[in-house]
Amino acid sequence: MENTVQLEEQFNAKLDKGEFIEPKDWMPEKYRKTLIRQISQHAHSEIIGMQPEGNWITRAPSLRRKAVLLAKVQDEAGHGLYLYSAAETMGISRDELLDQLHTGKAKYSSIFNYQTLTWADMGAVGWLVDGAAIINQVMLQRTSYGPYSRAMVRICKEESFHQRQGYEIMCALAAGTPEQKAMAQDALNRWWWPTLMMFGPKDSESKNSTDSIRWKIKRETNDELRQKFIDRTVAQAEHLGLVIPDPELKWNEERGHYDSGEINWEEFWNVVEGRGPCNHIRLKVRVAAHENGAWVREAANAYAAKKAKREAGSLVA
Ligand code: FAQ
Repeated sequence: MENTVQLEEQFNAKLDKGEFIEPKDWMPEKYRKTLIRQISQHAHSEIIGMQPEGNWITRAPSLRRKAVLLAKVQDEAGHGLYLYSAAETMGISRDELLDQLHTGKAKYSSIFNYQTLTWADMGAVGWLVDGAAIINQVMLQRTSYGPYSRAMVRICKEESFHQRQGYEIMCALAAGTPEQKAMAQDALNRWWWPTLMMFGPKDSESKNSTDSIRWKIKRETNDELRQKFIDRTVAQAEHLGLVIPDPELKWNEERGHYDSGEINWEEFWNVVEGRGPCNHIRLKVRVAAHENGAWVREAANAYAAKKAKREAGSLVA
């Protein structure tokens, strides 16, 4: 029988060869725990992320905008489901995962604890929040855990439609009346810094990065991805004729990247630790949705039990 040292060698050899780790493969307990944490946090972010945009479905300015936003919010639910399924392959149940979210034990992305105050926020969320999510998720398509990687491939395709629909809203507003352009600028002012926070703490403060990079869960660091996002987004803001609210933002010829101002890390940790503008209401709405949906789960379970009984009966006959 193989001992743990041999199993760990085989695991590392797979990673070195760039092969996926699959659910039935042996894996270090810490690798499993890290993935459950990250995939479930990601799943929770998708379903909590439905709330700030869901608030605008009834207030969208036209039927077309309403249909597009509705489709986007439904996609987020789908992403949550793929990700919960990927997390379940690591030996944790959906009930346990949701319980961790509802009791505040599990985190979800800080970005969804900010208010969506105007229609322009639907543009800014799509353009910036989905834009940042894609940068992170394109990397995660090459993550070392097979089910997570495959979920990401599908999610990225949908996410790029989300980003474009947001940018298109911003284009319409930026080319509209002075009031509409001001609304777009105001949304950019409010969403820019929280979006940069989505990439997580700076590398020197990121306690999980060393293991995650070693295990190829993450292929790029928080700061590298944040820089990539800034570099890509500046030209998009210029095209809109909008100003990114960072006076220190400046192209650095030597580095080949934009330099930027310091993030307010105190605000970031406050939001992560539950003291952001909407943390309380987001969890309250989620728990209520779960409780209101209890009858659906009971009906599905009763139906599954009845079907299993019928099938067992026909096998006996
Ligand atoms: N918010 O050591 P690190 C989307 C926590 S999807 C809250 O650097 P790691 C689609 C972190 O968990 C958006 N907490 O951690 C959409 C850790 O705490 P723990 C979600 C954060 O894991 C669009 C601690 O800080 N995407 O937007 C945040 O190596 C529109 C130390 O941090 C994902 O989840 C934060 N921003 O790197 C939906 C992508 N940052 O657990 C609707 C997958 C860090 O040790 C509408 N996740 N923390 O107690 C990842 O790539 C990583 O988990 C990072 C963090 C990069 C987020």
